[in-house]
Amino acid sequence: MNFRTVLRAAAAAALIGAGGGVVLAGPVVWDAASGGNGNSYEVVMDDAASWDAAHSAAQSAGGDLATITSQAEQSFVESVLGSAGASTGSYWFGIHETAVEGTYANVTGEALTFTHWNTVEPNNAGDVENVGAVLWTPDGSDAVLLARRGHWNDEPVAGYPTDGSLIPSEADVFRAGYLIEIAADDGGTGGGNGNGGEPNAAPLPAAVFTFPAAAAFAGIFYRRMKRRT
Ligand SMILES: [Ca+2]
Ligand SMILES: [Ca+2]
Repeated sequence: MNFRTVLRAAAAAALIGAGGGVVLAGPVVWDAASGGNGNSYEVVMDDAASWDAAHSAAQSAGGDLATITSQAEQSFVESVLGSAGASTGSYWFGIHETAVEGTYANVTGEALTFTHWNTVEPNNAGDVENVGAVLWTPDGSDAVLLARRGHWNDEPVAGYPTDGSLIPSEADVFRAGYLIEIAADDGGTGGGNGNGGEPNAAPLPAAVFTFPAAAAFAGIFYRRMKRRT
């Protein structure tokens, strides 16, 4: 990244506002001519933002955390991460757990008919995982990370502590940033729901956003086997 690029990124980050992260790539339009939805996608580097903070920042940017609703969109998101040179880590995107342990929903209300979970995920490791992240690495030489690249992991809203005290695991589980999707009909000016111009879905019940309460409830009644991530 040269100095001019850094300046551009810094200026773009200023537009993001609340998030405090640096826009690494974006907006990248998923062109309708190539089968896309016309929406714009951004990669924001921020290794400190919780899923909630990233969600707020994405909405402040005029969109929402990206929803990945098809294999084609999954592939596009991966191409954006790859083109951006996104560093190894987890990137928040637009799914969160509902009041039902292990059942996830898109933030936009779009049906969750496509998923791309990594093996054994979502596993609610440590009984504290309630939101989704895309595992990523630019390192094609690490076979373990490469096999997981692009797949989804359920993670704690605050991310994993980097000292490994909660989940000692691969480098791609730690927070690196988040993915924004801005609907084509919003023009990046705000208020979008990121669903590609479809009517706004009815708001989800407030209960689905009460992660700590949901996690506590789930922890009492439903303890899963603890697995690696
Ligand atoms: Ca989407
Ligand atoms: Ca997990």
